[in-house]
Amino acid sequence: MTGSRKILLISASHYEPRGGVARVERYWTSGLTLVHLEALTPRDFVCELVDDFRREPPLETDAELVGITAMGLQIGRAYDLADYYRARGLPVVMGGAWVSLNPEQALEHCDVVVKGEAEYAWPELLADFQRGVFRQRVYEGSRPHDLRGLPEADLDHLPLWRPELMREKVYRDYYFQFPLYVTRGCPFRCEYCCITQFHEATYRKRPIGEVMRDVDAIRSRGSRNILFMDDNPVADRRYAKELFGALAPKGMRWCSQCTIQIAEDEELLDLAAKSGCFLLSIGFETIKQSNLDGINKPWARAREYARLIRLLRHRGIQIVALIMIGLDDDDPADFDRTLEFLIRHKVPLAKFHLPIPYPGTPFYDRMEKEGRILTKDWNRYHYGSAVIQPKRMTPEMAEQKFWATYHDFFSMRSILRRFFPPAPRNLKIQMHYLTANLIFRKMQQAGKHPYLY
Ligand code: B12
Ligand code: SF4
Repeated sequence: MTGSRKILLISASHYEPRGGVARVERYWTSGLTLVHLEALTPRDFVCELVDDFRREPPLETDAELVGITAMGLQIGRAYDLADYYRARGLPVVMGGAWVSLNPEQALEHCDVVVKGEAEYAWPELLADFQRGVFRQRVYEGSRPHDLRGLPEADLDHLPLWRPELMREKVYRDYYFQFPLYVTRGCPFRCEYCCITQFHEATYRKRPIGEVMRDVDAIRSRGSRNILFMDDNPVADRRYAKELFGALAPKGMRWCSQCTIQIAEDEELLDLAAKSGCFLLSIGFETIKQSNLDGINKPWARAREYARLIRLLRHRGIQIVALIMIGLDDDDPADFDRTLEFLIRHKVPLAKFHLPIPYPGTPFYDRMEKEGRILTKDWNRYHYGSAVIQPKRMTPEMAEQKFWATYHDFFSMRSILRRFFPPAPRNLKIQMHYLTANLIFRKMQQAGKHPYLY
């Protein structure tokens, strides 16, 4: 039996550049945060889960506690929601990467912050709530969880999954990717990234048997599609090989964010392809080694990128290249060189980013020290906006070149050069991403910023 005290758990959306809350009718995945928090909640409570990206959180509620999660650009909206519920006398708890790195800032808007992961801190906070008093303003687990025996999240409650659309072949077979994670943390320390601090420099892996249980839960919902929510699932190659080996007989298709390390080990790459990997979002960041060194990513070797992209392409794995332009060693011509590189090497999708210093990261601290932060309006912390003073161009030039690069990446000439002739394997998936390019091209022509999604 579940309890009757209600907790409203919200994942914040973000504001559109012209105001208004960004909302979608359908979305290609759903974060695990809310269902995972629900699974960690003692049965004395019942949770209502709302993704603000999909629908407006209830302004009138019988909940006794509100929990809000937010990332990056969503933080402005999250703070507004927190202010709203607090003004109505409801206690508000916030968690997630941004507030964990900036608890003092968050406490201006909420009553309590969960710093870091919730596995130990959330039940402790709720026990205090039951007793009628929060003993702390910042709850932090005594140690990182070893990721064994985590409670099973109820995938039917995923806020952005629409089971009624599973009847549509495209939604079921291609569009919706079920979330799953296998590791937490990353052994690297890229200057701009929050992951190392958030996970206190740990890298932890879930037992493979428990991961397979979750894979079966996805399969039982009629899907073969997985999106790994990991930041770097291949940091421990032995574990990754074992995982891909266990996954292969399941007949799933998966995509993930990943480091380029996956292509540095051909056995690993073959196993990934055999286990159903069809798309990887890879943080190449820049094609200049001096820039990689400058953001503390010297282990990535720019001169190897072309060869490693070829290895991925040869196995029919689609790439989403995550690219930062306007780093300290970039001048305006580097935007064009980067674009040419992506076209020449037939990269199916790229997401361009002007550098964003997330508060709490070493990059933010350096920019602050160098007096280069131009605004602390968090609603401008999206990737098409120059929020730091670049070294070798003006902020206006950086923005102009950003939009020009984005425009040119989706020009017909670029799309044709990137998709033809096609790679030897996975023709169907390639055609799917060709269509995705045409959709992005349309969005871009309509003046939309697709990367907010
Ligand atoms: C899924 C995901 C998305 C999805 C979210 C879809 C949705 N609305 O459901 C999409 C693709 C939309 C997305 C987009 C973006 N994302 Co995102 N995303 C993730 C990802 C991969 C997984 C999140 C997840 O489910 N994790 C699993 C759960 C279980 O872990 P968790 O969220 O950390 O939650 C745990 C704790 O943090 C804590 N917790 C978290 N929130 C709360 C709240 C309360 C009340 C409590 C008590 C505890 C708590 O409890 C949980 C259990 O321990 C993370 C990376 C990661 N590994 O987490 C990045 C991440 C959160 N995203 C990030 C960013 C930057 C973005 C973008 C801004 C990037 C962009 N291109 O613009 C956009 C913003 C989109 C927007 N609309 O504004 C950053 C956040 C950085 C920061 N400092 O805030 C992360 C950490 C990635 C990274 N490596 O930098 N993202
Ligand atoms: S490799 Fe990725 S997850 Fe790891 S520190 Fe660098 S950016 Fe963060």
